[in-house]
Amino acid sequence: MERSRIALPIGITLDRFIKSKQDEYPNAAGELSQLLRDIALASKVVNREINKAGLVDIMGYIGQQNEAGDEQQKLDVLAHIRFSRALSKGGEAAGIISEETETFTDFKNKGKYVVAIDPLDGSSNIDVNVSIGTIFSIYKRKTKPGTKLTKKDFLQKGTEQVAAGYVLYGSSTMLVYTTGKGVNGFTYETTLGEYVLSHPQMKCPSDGKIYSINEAGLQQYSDPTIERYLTQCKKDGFTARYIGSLVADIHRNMIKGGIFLYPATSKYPKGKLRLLFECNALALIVEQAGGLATNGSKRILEMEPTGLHQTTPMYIGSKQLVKSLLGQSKKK
Ligand code: P6P
Repeated sequence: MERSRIALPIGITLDRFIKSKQDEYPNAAGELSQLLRDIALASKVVNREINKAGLVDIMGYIGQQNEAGDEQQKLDVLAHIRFSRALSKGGEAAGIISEETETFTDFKNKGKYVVAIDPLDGSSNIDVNVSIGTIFSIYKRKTKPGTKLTKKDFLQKGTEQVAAGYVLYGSSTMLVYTTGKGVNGFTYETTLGEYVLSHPQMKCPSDGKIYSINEAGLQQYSDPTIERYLTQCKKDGFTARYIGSLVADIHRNMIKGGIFLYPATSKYPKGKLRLLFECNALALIVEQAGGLATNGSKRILEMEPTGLHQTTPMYIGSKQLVKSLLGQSKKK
């Protein structure tokens, strides 16, 4: 075998990448870098537990619901414990708010940041071996480090995020994040236990031919624009792809182009997706990659949160597709 094949570099690891980017912020003391590393570490532990699902007793429901009324899976709770423990031990996050808990957890340290996290989104897919994900947002706390956290530390607009990302536990495990200067994707190399840069400077294609929506709820949608838009997509030869796992649907559109729609429905009159735990992070990532994310009337990132578990309709993906949807809504 020629020498070049056996000496192929493994590529830049996440740790080295984070360090190299930190050098771009001369007065950065490394807290955010360490926070990102803590999240990456927790995701490796969760990844290991997900990969055991089916072999050990970590599948199925635990017989209780989270704040949003979703039946909690054992892995939901496990993932929440893993991320909150890693962040608490890491010391850079002053506290977290998680989809799995009613209110925020104050780690009572001197951390400058707070984290909003959906530890395991799409967990109803675990038992059928479909990709699931973690979604996280990082904000600077509003109150003085060392004092008690308050709700206002978490009720921040998406534009206030200092970093956001998702982990996709799929055919391979990927961590995709942004600190506001573009989006980079890392693939988990299990034999090394390292995330390696595999998708530098990700760009969401500006156009596409994929729409992603749960059409079963069509007649429930309170906005007739949606039906008009989908009719036009079908006329234009679009294909439908809906995994029912938000991170997987968004990631596909980031790679192939497309639009994901979760409108308000009769079952979820304010939308189903959570602003703080899901929408803000994904909206920042998609916008940083050149796409758009709206609630139908304003940018997701501009929405003023009023409640920790607030939900919102969301239309997100390729710029041209989101713009044509918004154009439809003007044809009322
Ligand atoms: P529906 C999973 O429960 C989730 O929060 C997202 O991952 C996913 O996009 C959505 O709900 C699916 O909702 O109503 O289509 O089953």
